[in-house]
Amino acid sequence: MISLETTLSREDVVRLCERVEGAQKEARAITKLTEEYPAMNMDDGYAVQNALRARFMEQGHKLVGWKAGLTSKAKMQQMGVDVPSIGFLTDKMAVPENGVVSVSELVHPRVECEIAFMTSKDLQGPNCTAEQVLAATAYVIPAIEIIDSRFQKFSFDLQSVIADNGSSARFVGGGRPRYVEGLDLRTIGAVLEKNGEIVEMGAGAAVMNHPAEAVAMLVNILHKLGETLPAGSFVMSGGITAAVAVEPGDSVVARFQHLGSVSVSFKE
Ligand code: 0L1
Ligand code: MG
Repeated sequence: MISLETTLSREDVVRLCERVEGAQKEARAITKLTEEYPAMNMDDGYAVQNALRARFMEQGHKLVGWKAGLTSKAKMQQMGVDVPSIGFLTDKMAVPENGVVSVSELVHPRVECEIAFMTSKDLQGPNCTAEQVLAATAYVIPAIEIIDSRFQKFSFDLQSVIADNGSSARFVGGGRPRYVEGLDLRTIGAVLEKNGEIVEMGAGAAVMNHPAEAVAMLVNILHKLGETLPAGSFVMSGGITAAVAVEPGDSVVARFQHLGSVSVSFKE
């Protein structure tokens, strides 16, 4: 059962969903949604995101998983927010390892290195814990998320970001899948390279002290959306470092201790 406390009418949710969908599909920057709807709250943001997901499913996109966002202090400070968020991932957002992403399809793309979880059991809120997440994890793999806020000059707030599906745009999984037994995800180091230069580095603990905490948070938000996380879901736990802007010609490699590396490059 959906337990969102929304203020927007159904018509306004549909209107905002269409506005975000248009911005995503046409790679067009828009103003933050709270300019027109200043009273909009986070639950309204999720109502718009839910409508967007339903619309994409109607259009034949397949839901492959979810992402936790704004889960590290670095990301929260970079974006001026203090609460994490979630977004959905579809097959159309998946990029093969070492693939090439066309920047002209995006507004202002940036990359983050993340630890991704593949689940082997269903998970359900409201009180999902990191321990339950680890017990339901088939394996973890390194990933790069390509986020793309559709808001002009990154001028947004949490409500608008959530409605814009947490800036989700593309994701790449790669490296070496590893069972979580015997791995300390808090101390796994990650280095992000752009064009051969190290531009960011960090460790798993940057993500809510443990990346599995971010997945548990995600499952608990899903409960509010009336959803569970089915076995076989791919879940990105959130950027370990601040996000790094990319442009045509750039190539990016995220190297993880124990998990190998994952890469992607960018063209016009
Ligand atoms: O993946 C995320 O951390 C979501 C970021 C949302 C805001 C942004 O576009 O940076
Ligand atoms: Mg992210």
